[in-house]
Amino acid sequence: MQHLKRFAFLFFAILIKAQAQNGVVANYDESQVPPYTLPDVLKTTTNRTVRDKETWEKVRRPEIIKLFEENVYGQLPKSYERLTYSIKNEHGGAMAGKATLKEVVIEVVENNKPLTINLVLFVPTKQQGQVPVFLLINNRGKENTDPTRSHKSDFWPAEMIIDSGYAIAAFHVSDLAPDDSVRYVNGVLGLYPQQLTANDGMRAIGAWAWGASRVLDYFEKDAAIDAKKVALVGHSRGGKASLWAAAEDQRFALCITNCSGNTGAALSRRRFGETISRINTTFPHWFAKNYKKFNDNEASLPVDQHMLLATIAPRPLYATNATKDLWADPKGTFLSLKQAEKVYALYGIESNLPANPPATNQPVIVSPLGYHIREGEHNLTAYDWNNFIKFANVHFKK
Ligand code: GTR
Repeated sequence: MQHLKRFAFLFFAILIKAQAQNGVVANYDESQVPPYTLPDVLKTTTNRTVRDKETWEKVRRPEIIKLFEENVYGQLPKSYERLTYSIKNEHGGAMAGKATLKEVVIEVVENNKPLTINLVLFVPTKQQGQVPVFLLINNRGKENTDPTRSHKSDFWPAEMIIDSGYAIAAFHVSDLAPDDSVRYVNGVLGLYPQQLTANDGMRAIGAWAWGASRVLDYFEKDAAIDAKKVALVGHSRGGKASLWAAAEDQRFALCITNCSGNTGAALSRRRFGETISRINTTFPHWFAKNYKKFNDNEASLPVDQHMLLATIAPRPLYATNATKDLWADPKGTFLSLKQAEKVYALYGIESNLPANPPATNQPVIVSPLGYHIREGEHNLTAYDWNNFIKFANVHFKK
């Protein structure tokens, strides 16, 4: 018995040491957050203070996008040879007649290479005219977006969205870049191979964001959809991609980032929960090679995530956290949103976020920058979606 105890002790001691070496031991202690200075979102690289939306749009915003491309997410290819689509399956009597199901196969060609994005789309039948749509970047199992609806999931509660008068759509990240450090090249990156050799070339998160924009290209061709009212939703790694897509593609009318944490909505310089070095080590296939220069070196990064949120202005942006998901740094997410307020203010848009993070399950909906922290685990739930619908109702004036 004594023997066994000693063995167990040794085993755990070695395990903890190995984890510490890997940087896994994360800081969850607010008093251990290092002192930091955020780059000023309203100060240009030539030290000019931005005081109006014109200077923001012409000078500072493009500067910030460029900095994120070069240092964090990589370049996002802007052109392709052609985009075509076909409807694989259309069913007018889906969800007991409440919706029309369309399974759309979107094909994008570049460098003579085709790429297929499979889109699942339900459009409410009772709505007149073009309808706004929620588009989910699905980073979990495909069963979550089951077109047959024999499998239902709160990760993508399609019935609930249809009942609220919105169309609901999803594509799976694996169509763009498999979420794997070896296989991620088998997708969009096959169409843009030069991205793979460049230090500022995109990786998986960029590929997923690129995919969201191609779906938006399709929406512009679908007469049932109001392509000027597309709410892009992503959870966690998908929430990092939803932010990046909305930053790069201003056609997205509204952005939702759920529990997106590090290199999503949370401030990197706080080093609370997941850090840049941690994320680059566990997920070497997510961000540009250049991003690895900032492992344990956040202070030298010319951006922080509040600047990414700011690029989405003046469009409505909603972020979330969960009480048991400290890895995603709820406080750092809220502070990041607060920093973005300055840019919304340039548009004369006043944020209604309180000075300090709201209490658990007290969503801030009537505000261009919305937020809630939900009771529970790292996840995307019906509670979250219910608030996304309310947020969209306010901003799409439904
Ligand atoms: C974690 C990762 C997070 C987040 C999360 C998820 O392992 O560290 O950055 O992306 O996965 O996607 O659920």
